[in-house]
Amino acid sequence: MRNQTIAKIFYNLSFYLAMEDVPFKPQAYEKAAMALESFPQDLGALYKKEGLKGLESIPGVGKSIAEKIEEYLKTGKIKYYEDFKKQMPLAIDELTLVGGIGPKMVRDLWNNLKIKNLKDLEKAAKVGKIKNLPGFGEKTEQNILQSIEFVKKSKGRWLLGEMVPYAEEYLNVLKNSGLVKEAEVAGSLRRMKETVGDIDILVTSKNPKKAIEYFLSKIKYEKLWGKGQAKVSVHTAQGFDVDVRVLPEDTFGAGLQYFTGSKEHNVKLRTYAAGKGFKVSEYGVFKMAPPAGGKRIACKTEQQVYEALGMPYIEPELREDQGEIEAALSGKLPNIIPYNSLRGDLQVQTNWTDGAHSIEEMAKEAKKHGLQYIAITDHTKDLAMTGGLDEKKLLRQMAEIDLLNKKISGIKILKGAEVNIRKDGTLDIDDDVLLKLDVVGVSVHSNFKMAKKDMTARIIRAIQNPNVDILFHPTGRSMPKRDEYEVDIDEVLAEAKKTGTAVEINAQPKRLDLRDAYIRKALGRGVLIVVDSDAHSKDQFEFLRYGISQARRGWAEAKDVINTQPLDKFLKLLKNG
Ligand code: DGT
Ligand code: CA
Ligand code: CA
Ligand code: ZN
Repeated sequence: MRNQTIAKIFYNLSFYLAMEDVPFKPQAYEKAAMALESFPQDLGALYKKEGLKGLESIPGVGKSIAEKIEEYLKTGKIKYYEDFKKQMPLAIDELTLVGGIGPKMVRDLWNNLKIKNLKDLEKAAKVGKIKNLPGFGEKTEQNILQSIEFVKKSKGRWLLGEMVPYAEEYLNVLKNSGLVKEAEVAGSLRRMKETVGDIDILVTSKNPKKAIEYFLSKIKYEKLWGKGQAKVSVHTAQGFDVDVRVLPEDTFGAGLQYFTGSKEHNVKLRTYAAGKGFKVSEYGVFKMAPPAGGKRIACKTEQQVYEALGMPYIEPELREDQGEIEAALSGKLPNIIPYNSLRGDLQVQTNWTDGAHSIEEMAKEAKKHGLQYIAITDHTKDLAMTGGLDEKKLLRQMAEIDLLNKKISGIKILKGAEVNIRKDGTLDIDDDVLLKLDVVGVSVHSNFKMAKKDMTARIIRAIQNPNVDILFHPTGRSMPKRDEYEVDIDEVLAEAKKTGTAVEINAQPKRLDLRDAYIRKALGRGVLIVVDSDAHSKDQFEFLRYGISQARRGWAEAKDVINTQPLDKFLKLLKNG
């Protein structure tokens, strides 16, 4: 995880340099940071083996950046960065959480009001000091306050997609220790909630003390919150907490059920059980009525726990007290969509716009993930900062896709676009070109702050276009910076049903949009659903599982998600199919 720490420094350096209006360098540092962040090998190990040359071989890392990495590996610091921090001790991480705030604004806030962090910013905004700064104004001040509220709400919570890799790393440490038998994540992470408060891990071991010591010796942590006979709780340098509990082997199922939660699900389950003469605890299900008088009847596996209470197994993603216990009791639990069941991905960006890789690279990678078709959906012209495609470029891209389809086998590349919905609900690409595409997705990428009624009308107008197949990321959120825009989701879903437009579950950890509750609404109305990665680079096909996890939390079955279907069937299900 040292790579992440180093990457962070370069992100921050990029920010400081952008504050000072230095040309080119900010982009160079940002690019390097991105490369370091996803670099598969430990930088320290690379440096040890291959020295400065090895570091320079990383794409985007030149001599000067390589030397800074070397300095960090040797001294734990980079002087160039320390000097910036001394001059401007800013909590960049915090400030950049606030929507719409970039380096230039942070510079003005610092120069004029000595604003260092979120607290300073909130204080200044509340007393109206910000609106008077040149270039800010009343509306900006209001937006800042609104955004701070949203940031505060999500504080202390972490994106599912950020935490799953860490959880898997810790699980592996424990599994490879030779000291534990079972090892599972629990809590909100096992339920695949869109954000999680911490990482909960459960294991069984013949030697709990030794297992805990081993875990502590193998992982990096900053603070030890507490350590007991069978439990340890740590705080990591990244700022999140990890709880590991060692449970007795013979009651692991009951413990797993208890610590998976949710609390609401467990309360409902216990109340139901009590009515039937059972007691449920982290140690098992007990039959209370005489003559049993407290005899334990289940504890080994979760299946047995639910079975003992007269219901089928309930998947963790459903355990939110949203009717799942009632459904289980009446045999109406959905058969939720399995992981790895997608055959296609309908939102993929390439280096034609803001993606990192070529069409061919993305297609080949998608194939490795078991996909049979992908739609290339680069941005379109109104999104100028991504180099959005105009009609002419789209036609050129279509021709290239035709060539690639002849060249590559085992995966079909569909022609698509992520077309911008303009403020008035019209699209930024002409219909005669849209007509030529296989898959047209539309999305809102501008004017997020419209009145609810206007935003609803805007989106409805867009999906009424007969060429539009899919509404991408339907509520526009980007956690933790940007909340959903104001929109009447029921009206949008009703129109999606009426027009045969599919709605997307976007698998990017920041989006996961539609969210779980809305997915259920969509299903209730019979709206078609797709799960897309919205991949902007090869490694992001990994995200698909987070999209599926939300589909599961929204009670979707495989049949509800149309890109589980083979290509020909999928195409027929689209609006113009
Ligand atoms: P989080 O961490 O805020 O995302 O949410 P959870 O659900 O992971 O909650 P956490 O980490 O506090 O506890 C993990 C699970 O353990 C929780 O889902 C249910 C169970 N649990 C923990 N403490 C209690 C409690 O006081 N009462 C009940 N009924 N269950 C608890
Ligand atoms: Ca938790
Ligand atoms: Ca916990
Ligand atoms: Zn988009």
